[in-house]
Amino acid sequence: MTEIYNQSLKDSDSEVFATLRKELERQQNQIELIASENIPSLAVLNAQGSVMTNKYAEGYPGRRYYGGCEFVDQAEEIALERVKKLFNCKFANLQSHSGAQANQAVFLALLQPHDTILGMSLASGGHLTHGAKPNISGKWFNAVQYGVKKDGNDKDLIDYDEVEQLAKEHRPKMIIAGASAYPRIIDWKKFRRISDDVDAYLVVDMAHYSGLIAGKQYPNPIEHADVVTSTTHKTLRGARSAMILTNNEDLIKKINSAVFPGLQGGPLMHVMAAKAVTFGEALKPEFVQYSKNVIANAKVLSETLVNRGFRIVTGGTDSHIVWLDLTPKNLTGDKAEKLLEDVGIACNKNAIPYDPNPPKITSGLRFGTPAATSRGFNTKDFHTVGNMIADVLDSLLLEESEREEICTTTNKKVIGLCSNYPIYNEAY
Ligand code: DSN
Repeated sequence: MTEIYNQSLKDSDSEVFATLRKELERQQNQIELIASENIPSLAVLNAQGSVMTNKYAEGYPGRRYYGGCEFVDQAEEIALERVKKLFNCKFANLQSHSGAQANQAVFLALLQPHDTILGMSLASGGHLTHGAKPNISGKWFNAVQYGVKKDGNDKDLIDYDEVEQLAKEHRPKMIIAGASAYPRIIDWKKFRRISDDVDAYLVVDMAHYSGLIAGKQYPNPIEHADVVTSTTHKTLRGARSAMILTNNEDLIKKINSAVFPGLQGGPLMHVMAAKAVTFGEALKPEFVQYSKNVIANAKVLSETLVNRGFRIVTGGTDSHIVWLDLTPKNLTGDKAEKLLEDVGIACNKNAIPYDPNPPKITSGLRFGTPAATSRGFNTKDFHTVGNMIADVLDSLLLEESEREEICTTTNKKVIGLCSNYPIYNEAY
């Protein structure tokens, strides 16, 4: 029986092992431009795939409902200490399994069913869990949604006048700031003022921007928000998980009860260990340079695409996101995503503001630079990547044989570029 403890995955289950090998190969040979993805360190993978997965630890450090928690307590304490330093906050809960669950915990802590919430609409680049109709946030609460300006000098930018007017009209108990596709700096201070005017909680979901905030390249919302939530695996480049931060002691008590026992049972202590590693890495000076590089690469990608005749939603980027409008080229997001995937460039179709096409088709694409930046791509590489994207998308308007030739050549270039930046040499 003890044999199973000493057999590697390769020897014990070749079928599953083969899927891991193939996924590693895909990650090695594709340019990953999905804005919410990243390539964490081997140390993060080691911690996440560790013996701490064996441990039940319901409760919080020093107050568990199980024996044998001495070392998982230490891992959680290290993670808490590091995250508070990283984001300059007083209190944190690190037990939510995902960003969606972190947001649910905040709702459970601060709202009653049918309360009014005000969040950014999915159609304007917001997130599903901020009040979209198919999500629990849109079903259990009276969700009012704000968006971005349709035209004028501020086209595509958050319509703060609308946020204010909707807040005054609906008197929400909670205002949610944060987004999934919005590439610009969000004015947390303005959201704070609007929230104060109507006596609402301000919750910031910084999931997309948290790595840039940790690297001091994007404003930290903690001094303005009552509560901040985030995933830990996007720009932050860590374990696949989430966190909740606040400076308010009364709120953290409510949040802790909402996470456990309100929503969850045992926390994932292997993920906790991996989060401790994540925050440790993000506290290092190199992380500042990584964050700067992520943004510099996104700016080059955006400029290259503009020079090739594409329109970028909001006209550019202040972050890791480049949001492409395909309407001037008469293309749709679904076809563009598929063709780029065929040449080895992974991205996702994404609705643009006021999109005439349905969500499964869309008129846009969302690109992000964190994963490729983590493996070493620089601004010169992103200039090349921008031109490859433009070549492939423009080829959709050509004869099939010409398109095939361009796609074959581009795929070779993609594999060549990726081979300059290998990942996880020794991992498997
Ligand atoms: N669905 C994620 C994204 O891609 O932005 C956010 O949860």
